[in-house]
Amino acid sequence: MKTKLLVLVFLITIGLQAQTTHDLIWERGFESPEADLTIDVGDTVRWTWTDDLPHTVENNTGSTETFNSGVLTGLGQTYSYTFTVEGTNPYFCGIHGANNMSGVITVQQGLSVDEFNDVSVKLTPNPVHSKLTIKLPQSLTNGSLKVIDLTGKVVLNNTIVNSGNAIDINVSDIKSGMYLVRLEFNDNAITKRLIIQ
Ligand SMILES: [Cu+2]
Repeated sequence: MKTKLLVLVFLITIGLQAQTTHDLIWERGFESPEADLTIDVGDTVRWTWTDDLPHTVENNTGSTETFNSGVLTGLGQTYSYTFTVEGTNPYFCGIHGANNMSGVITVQQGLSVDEFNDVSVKLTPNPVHSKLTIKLPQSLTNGSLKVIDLTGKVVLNNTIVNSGNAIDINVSDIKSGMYLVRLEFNDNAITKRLIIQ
């Protein structure tokens, strides 16, 4: 029972980390392309006021989503908004105008953690004794593969340069038990449960 609870807490923690917060500064004269971002559905953008003037962050005409910070004044003020719909979101400062302060947040449908967990990524065999094959829906670049025990300790940590459609790892040196396999690449993270025998 205690172990199950620990696993649950651990999985929830990992799930929350999969969403990314992107930071932008927000001051008079801050415009495209510096003010533009491309993010995944579910990501948050956080604007931080870097001058002492009053500004708003608000969606402009044609934006997919509707958001408005209201007027905030002062260095260090922040406004965060989580984008939940695929689309294009031009935004500006309602006080200084789109000619002085504006950008575009493009929201794309990333590969969601759930899709990966449930369908696309397969660990075979599972349970595994020595050679584990991780089948992937696409080649991953610039990532990492970690095997983590239930106390959170990383027992194996490999860099992924170019995975191809599968990654083979040798787990024969890892002692028997339940583990989490975590793939991290770009802004995505995938976690799957693995039993080593
Ligand atoms: Cu402004």
